[in-house]
Amino acid sequence: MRVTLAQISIPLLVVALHVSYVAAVKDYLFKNCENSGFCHRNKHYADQISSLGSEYKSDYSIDANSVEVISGPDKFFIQGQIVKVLPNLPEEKVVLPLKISVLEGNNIRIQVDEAKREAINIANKFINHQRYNETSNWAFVNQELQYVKTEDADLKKSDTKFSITYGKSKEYVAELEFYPIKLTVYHLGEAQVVVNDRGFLNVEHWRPKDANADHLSPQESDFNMFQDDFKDSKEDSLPLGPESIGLDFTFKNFRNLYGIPEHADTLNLKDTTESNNPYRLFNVDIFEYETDSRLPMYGSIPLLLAVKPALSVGLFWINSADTFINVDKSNSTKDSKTHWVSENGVIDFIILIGSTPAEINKNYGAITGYTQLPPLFSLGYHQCRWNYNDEKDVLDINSLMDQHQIPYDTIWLDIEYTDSKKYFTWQEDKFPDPEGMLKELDLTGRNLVVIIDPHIKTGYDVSNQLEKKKICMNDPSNSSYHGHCWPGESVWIDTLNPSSQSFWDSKFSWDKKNKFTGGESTNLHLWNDMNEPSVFNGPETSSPKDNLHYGGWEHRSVHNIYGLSFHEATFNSLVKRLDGHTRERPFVLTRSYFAGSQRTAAMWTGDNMSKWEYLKISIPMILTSNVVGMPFSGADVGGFFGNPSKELLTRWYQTGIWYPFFRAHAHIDSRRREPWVPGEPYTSVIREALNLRYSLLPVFYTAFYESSTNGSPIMKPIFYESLNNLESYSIEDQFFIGSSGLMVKPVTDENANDITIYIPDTEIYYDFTNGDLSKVGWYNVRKPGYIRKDVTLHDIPVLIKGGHIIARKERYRRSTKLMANDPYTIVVALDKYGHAEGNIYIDDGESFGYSTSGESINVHIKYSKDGLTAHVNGSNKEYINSLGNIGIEKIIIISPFKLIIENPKLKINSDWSIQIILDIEHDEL
Ligand code: NBV
Repeated sequence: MRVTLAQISIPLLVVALHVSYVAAVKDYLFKNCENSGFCHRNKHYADQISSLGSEYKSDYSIDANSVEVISGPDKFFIQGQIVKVLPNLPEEKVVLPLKISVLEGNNIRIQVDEAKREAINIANKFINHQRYNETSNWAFVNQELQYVKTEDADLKKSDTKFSITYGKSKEYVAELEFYPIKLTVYHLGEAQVVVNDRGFLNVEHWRPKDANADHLSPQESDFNMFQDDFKDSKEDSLPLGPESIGLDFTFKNFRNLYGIPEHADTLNLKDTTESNNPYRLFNVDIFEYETDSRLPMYGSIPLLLAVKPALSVGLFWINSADTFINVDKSNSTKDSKTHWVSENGVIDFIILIGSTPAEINKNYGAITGYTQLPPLFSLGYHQCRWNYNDEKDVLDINSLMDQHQIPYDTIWLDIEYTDSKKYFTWQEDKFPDPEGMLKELDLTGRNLVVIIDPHIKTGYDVSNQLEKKKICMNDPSNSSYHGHCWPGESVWIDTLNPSSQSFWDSKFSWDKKNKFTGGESTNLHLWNDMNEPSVFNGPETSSPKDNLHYGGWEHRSVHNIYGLSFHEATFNSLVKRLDGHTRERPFVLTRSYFAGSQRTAAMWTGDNMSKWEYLKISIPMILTSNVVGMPFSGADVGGFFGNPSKELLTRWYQTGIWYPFFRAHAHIDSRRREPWVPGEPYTSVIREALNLRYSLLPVFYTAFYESSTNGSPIMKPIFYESLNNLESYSIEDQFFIGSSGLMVKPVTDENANDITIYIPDTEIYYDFTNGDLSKVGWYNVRKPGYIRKDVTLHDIPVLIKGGHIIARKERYRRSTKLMANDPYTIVVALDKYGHAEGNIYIDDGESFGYSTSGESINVHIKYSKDGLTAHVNGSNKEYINSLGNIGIEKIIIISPFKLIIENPKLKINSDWSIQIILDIEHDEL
């Protein structure tokens, strides 16, 4: 057989993308920039400065004499002072200490504080007066950052500026001009990011209320500096007055920006100037959220990525207060201009720069940590609803799954399992024997996830102890704050208080008296909800901003990290079950999150609706989460509110199998919708989708392993693989899975008979629809563009890009645990040069042995003209030997014609090579 690929051409179909905008009707519930004091004021200031143009003389300058280099044994930083003059008080100057450090990975960090905060004199003695500077303690994986060595950077100072040359081949320069203040980061002499380009730097320094007028500059507004007019926030005492920070960042020649979740919006960030509707980062319980919206949601990650073909820049704004980000792409330059404002705290940000977005992901992960390597079961299918009613219900679902041959790993219990929403209790009549139920589930390798929220009902031992130990979030008078949530009157654990950890640990410990844990069950895992925190009677359904946390910090300063502190405490407690030893890696799902949450939790996109538009938006939302280092993410399959049609439910499963975190969930008022409920043909189609997910678990697990070492996305936007193709930068309904080459375009339209798939480059793409390789179809386009495919209800359109090798496990098993010893099938998809390679990561899927004693292997498989070879990398011989009974049952080579090698008698744990001669000529096309 001799086929030259160039002989076959595929017609291209180009489809225009339509973007629709819908006005949000939820706006009145949440603050916008206009009615939020600090955002309003910063916008006013920015508008005034912009209209003055070059006439404006900034109040801020850097005192050249103050700038000095402080070098230690192997690190250095630059220190200086920003001085702010007050036009009405010429003799008073505000000093803002400045620190610049250069970190490994081409990251440059800038910190600006305000001096003399200790002199503040206010009535409330419980409040910490300093600007909050501990956000990084929560976000960073190590408090000790990796600094570049003094000899690896060139520093130059003159009277007007300071410059730092850094990078492997000294390709980056950061130049700080003293007046007007401007920081420019250059790559090979070309400006890439300019900080304070537009002069919007603003640090609202402390001033007594009665002297406020004197402290204002003519460009400033005093809107809501000492009171809050917003309907639900009128009681905010704003004890420290105006404290906001603002700064602008211009990304030179960048039009494609990503990140800053969580918003139910496009992958590529929108221009927000015209609507005056900036992206807001403020963790809230947003009831019935709408799509196409910049309104805040449950979590926030203040990382923005700017991407262009040869260079990517990341901006990590390390602040946990209420934040707005205005994005201006409408200007006539090719730049994107952004304006960041936060209600309080210090200015602290890192500019990351590298040649690709993957490099930014890696360097950002080195700072905030990479995603946990989850227990393998948690990559299986999760069956949830609010609520499974009792033990019988749980165990019935468990056996119905088997009757219908539906693989699944985890069943979930929502708040109704508790006695009157008192967490750490079971509703005795409905769940008399949790230990027995957990054991029954364990028989088939299944797990149970139960919910625990941070609001603790008043009047029972858990809340009594919290109050007694003084580890609650406090009100402004420093007494435990009482508010309302599911259980009625509640207190909130203050997980920012280090003493909370040991208390929380005691709640999860395997103690005979602690019925909650189901004895010494290792198959009990956790779900943390409502941790924004959601407070039913609080402003914007959250905590009053003048509540107090450990250290006297106002809630205002720590709002966006509260959720992280809570789920991290849960994770830590689970790791410590049984005196610090556990067989299992814990699994924790959180609704609220921040930068760094990826280390200990998975997230989901909260309360979506059973509507097609929510199925669609789930893809860009999860892609965004992946782009900012939080890849373990998913959306409620089927939609939380409402009842999906059978078709929507089916399509949602077919999409959900690609979410890194794959869970079906439903509201208490919705009808049952487990996979067998819709009946035929839907149940069979859903089963096929689930089987596809399970067969590809080696691919997902390998992608997680990679992400846990380099921060790479698991659900990965197309542009990551086609940086030279600008058209791919806005594709958000199609994605790759890790580095597997699998490219998926789920069907998200009702009654779809056909679909278009974007081919981003000129590599060969093989049809992998439904994971079915029985008929090999393939595409090879001369120019990136769309191809069209007919689809039926059964179809999950997938292609595999030439050049990749993946592993599958093809047998139906009831759960991942039962698949452990199943043989692998290796799929080899040759590229246009006749090459392919891939990696399979394997460990026991449940313990920490992979990190403590090297109990893992990486099998690297490569195809070249000499044939197929596999090399096993691993350091623990005993572990490698223990995998001796896991074989390879089949090798499929697609090229584009198929070769199947049945039962090659190979083992997954040893090196091998087989000679294969394919008589195909692979030409460059
Ligand atoms: O605990 C009940 C629900 C839960 O099912 C859902 O997943 C969370 O996002 N929870 C919110 C509280 C009530 C929602 C209306």
